[in-house]
Amino acid sequence: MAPLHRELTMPATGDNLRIDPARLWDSLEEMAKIGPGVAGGCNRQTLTDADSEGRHLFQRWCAAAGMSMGVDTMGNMFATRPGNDPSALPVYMGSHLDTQPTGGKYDGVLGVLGALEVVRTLNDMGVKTKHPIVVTNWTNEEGARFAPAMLASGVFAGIHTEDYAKSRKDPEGKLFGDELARIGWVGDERVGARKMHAMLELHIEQGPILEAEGKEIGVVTHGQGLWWLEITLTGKDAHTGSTPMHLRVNAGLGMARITERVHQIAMSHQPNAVGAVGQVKVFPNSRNVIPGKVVFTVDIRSPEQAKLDAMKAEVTRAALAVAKELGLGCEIEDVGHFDPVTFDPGLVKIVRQAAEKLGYSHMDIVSGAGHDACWINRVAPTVMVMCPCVDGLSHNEAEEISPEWAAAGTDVLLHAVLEVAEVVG
Ligand code: HGY
Ligand code: MN
Ligand code: MN
Repeated sequence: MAPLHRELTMPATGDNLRIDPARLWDSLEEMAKIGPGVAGGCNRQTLTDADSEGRHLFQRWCAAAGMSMGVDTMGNMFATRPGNDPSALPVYMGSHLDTQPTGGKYDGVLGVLGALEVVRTLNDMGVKTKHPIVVTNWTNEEGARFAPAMLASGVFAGIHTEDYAKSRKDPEGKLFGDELARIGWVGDERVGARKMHAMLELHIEQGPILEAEGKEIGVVTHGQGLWWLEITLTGKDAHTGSTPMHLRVNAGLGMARITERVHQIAMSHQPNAVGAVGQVKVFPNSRNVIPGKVVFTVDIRSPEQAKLDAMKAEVTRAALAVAKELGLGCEIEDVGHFDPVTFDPGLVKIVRQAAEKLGYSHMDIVSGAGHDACWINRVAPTVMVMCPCVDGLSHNEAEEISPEWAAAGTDVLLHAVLEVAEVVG
């Protein structure tokens, strides 16, 4: 059921302009039915059939809003609302429709469907802009199935080659390029050929600050940098019962000690540093075999370059020391990285002014999570708008936001885009 277009209920004057909260919420709930999780959230992982179904729904909604769709060879989707000056570079808005395996209904999706709601509102009110406006769905933001995160926006920004991206394998050994072709979303546009006047991304905070501070809007000035290290420890499979302790070469023990060290290193750099091990693969993963091999991913982040660099060096040293102590082989691969991000100060000011004009409480904030905007910031003036989420919980099926928070964030996105795209009538 496509969301109903509302009757014109308000004059199309600037400050009074608001999105349609019910229509936005309907769209979020409709999209959430695709790739449902098992506990009320979503499992719409990138390049799955559910991802494709969600893309088709998004495409239908964009067509209904009078937009034309372009798709590039990484499957990035670009729905365009024409502007009065076709020579003017478009203003892009968007985020991602793919989710974690145990994801929420709003991570990424609010940014895509909030941008669509902005266009629907402009259509309802007959507002015209100088610059074209483009709503974007970036492929594989999450990096859960195919590491690293923000993969397709990274190719768009020239961080990764397309060959590297398409060679990435999921846990079953399937190739990104094969899976993108299988679901039928390889477009014909060259990745990165599009030039942008600006890019704005609306996203839930995925942390507890805005809710704790009682703020409706986060004006995102920076994004913290991250490293993803994949560590492979090699020991020796052996019987857990009959092998004396001093003869064991236990990769599982090594992983446990390094996991603890990652936590200690992040704690030693407080505030503004985080670290954890999120993905662990144990081999042979049998309850009565000492693990001869463990592959695990370390995720360390900080908004401060010096801290990020220090943590990476300390984690690397700690891993090598633990491996040596236990007689384990140790390989460390950099599987994801970007340095701390400073968003465009002019756009940050526009977002802050939009929140003020609309009367929404707001504060400057640093994004704890990575986003496509972090890469696009390399190739175009970029900014993010955030709304709170309940208990700061995300990457969890219990992720929740309120319709009011969703509407506030989208109203700010609307007014920031109107400012940047220049209303002409
Ligand atoms: O990992 C991240 O920060 C993002 O949610 N992909
Ligand atoms: Mn996200
Ligand atoms: Mn996410």
